[in-house]
Amino acid sequence: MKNREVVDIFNNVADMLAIRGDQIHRILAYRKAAESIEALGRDINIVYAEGKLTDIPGIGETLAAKIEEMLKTGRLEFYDKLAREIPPSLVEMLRVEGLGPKRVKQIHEVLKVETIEQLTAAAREGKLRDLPGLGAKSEAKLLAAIEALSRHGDARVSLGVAWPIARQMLAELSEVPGVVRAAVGGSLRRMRDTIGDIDLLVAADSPEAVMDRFAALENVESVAGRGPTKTNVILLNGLGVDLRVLPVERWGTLLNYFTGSKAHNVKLRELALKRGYSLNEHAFTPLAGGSEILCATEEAVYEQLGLTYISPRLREDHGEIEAAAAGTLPNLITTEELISDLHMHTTWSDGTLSILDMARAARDRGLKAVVITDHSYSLGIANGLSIERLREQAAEVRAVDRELGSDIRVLHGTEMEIRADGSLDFPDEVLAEVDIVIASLHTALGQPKEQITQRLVGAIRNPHVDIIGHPTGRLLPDRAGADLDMDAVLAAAAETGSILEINANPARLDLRDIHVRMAVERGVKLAINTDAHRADELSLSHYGVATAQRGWATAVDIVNTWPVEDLIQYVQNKVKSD
Ligand code: DGT
Ligand code: CA
Ligand code: CA
Ligand code: ZN
Repeated sequence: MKNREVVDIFNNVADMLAIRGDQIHRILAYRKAAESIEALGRDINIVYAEGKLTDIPGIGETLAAKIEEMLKTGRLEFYDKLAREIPPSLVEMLRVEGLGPKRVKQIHEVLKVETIEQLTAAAREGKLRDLPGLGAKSEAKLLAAIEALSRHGDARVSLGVAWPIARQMLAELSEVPGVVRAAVGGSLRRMRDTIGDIDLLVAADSPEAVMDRFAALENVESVAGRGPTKTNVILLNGLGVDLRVLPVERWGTLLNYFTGSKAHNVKLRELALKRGYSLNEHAFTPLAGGSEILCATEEAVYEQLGLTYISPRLREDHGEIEAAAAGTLPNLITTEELISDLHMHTTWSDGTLSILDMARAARDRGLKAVVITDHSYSLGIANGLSIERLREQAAEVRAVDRELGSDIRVLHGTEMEIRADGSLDFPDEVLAEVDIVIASLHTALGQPKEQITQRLVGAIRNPHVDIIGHPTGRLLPDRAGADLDMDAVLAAAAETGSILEINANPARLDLRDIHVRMAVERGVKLAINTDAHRADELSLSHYGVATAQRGWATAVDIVNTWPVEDLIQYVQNKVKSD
């Protein structure tokens, strides 16, 4: 068995357990294991042979035994047994937007529907509308979702999966003698939220040695194509990687061409043509004949076109070329400018570290302030806090704040549920005791647009609510979040001074790039938070920064760049001005 197959089985098991209605912890254990193996970058058979399965994050003795069984026998008895109870074809149905495990279970039990084809037929025959909780409207929605699914079958992975893999491959390619430069290109360099394939670019005089090493990397499953300057491979996890190698004096045009986007490139080529050149990855070539103009840097490429340098994050043909020509590109936010993280969890709810350990980890990363924001009680699966426990926690936060002295401010917050009916978990007088209040949607994300928009806007209008956490609740790569009327949300946030979060976890990146841009244009303030549940997740902020950059955000737009006293003042004024 290959990595990919083990990942698929674990993911299927997690989905089947979810459909069966098992404990969340058990389901998450399988998901986490699948995630770790997907990110492994080594042949799991070799790791097994070394006796090191339990070194993989999230793999304990039990899961290691299951992996061993799969690698040895090519099967997993537990899976086969589970499959007799929950047909694996039901898992496919979860990919339909708007279908959760409970609904799939209901449709299966009541209508004996087992496949997407049968589901389509049932919907067309109008059999779904009579199920409790469904109706003609949701039936039509499901049909549309099934069609959408069959249209874009091409799998993309989230940025957080592709990024570490690409970094590892780059590090190895950089070691090949003769390699002068190595970088990622494509959607990964532009830091799009999902990635179709990884593009790697190398500057070296002789491509052969680089491509040989590339094809022999440990996480390469097969070579899909090879030419004089390029090699395409498929990784163990199924992801494609394209490598291109040119001499260093062509590095600028190479990197520029394969960073894209395609739409950005098309515009650049038009500009080049107007100036009398054709442009490709090799060089500018005068249309009138004559020798090529080589660009060793991307700056030189843009200069040749009469443009200031354009950050890869902006290269989507969303007005960046016009802004570069006019000299009006924004001064994009950088990770170094963030001095606070306003959203994180501890063992008080579903985090893994104490308040003290979390705050120390943040301090060691150079942060000047953190807000401890554990879940509130209606999120039962995350062990959310009651009012009493919230107040007990406040005392511990104050103690930790004193203990760590002036190195870092530790503030008390909450990530409070916005319940399905729009009400909030804590009353105003309790919220008034808390330094920073995040309000988030985690449940009933499938509500109709108007209803869920009103639900969120209601929370935004509460003067004690400071930040809306991961506003849409989407999960990458392919779970869309709430169907929000973003204009209405942004209008309410602008009016009340509420802050919207850019959740930096690469499974979320929520707000997403285009909504960040809308927020920036309307003057809505944004917070880049990691939502860390472990110490190492504090390092995820750069994904949020990239998303902010893709939304043209600058330091003034991002409250995490503000001195903490200014931030506290800002949220206090919010209550007073009400
Ligand atoms: P992806 O892989 O779907 O996430 O998106 P990209 O942008 O990485 O697309 P990919 O991998 O097909 O190509 C990488 C870059 O190469 C792309 O951003 C621009 C450039 N490129 C690829 N094909 C063409 C093309 O036909 N024309 C132009 N002008 N550029 C291309
Ligand atoms: Ca790509
Ligand atoms: Ca590609
Ligand atoms: Zn959270």
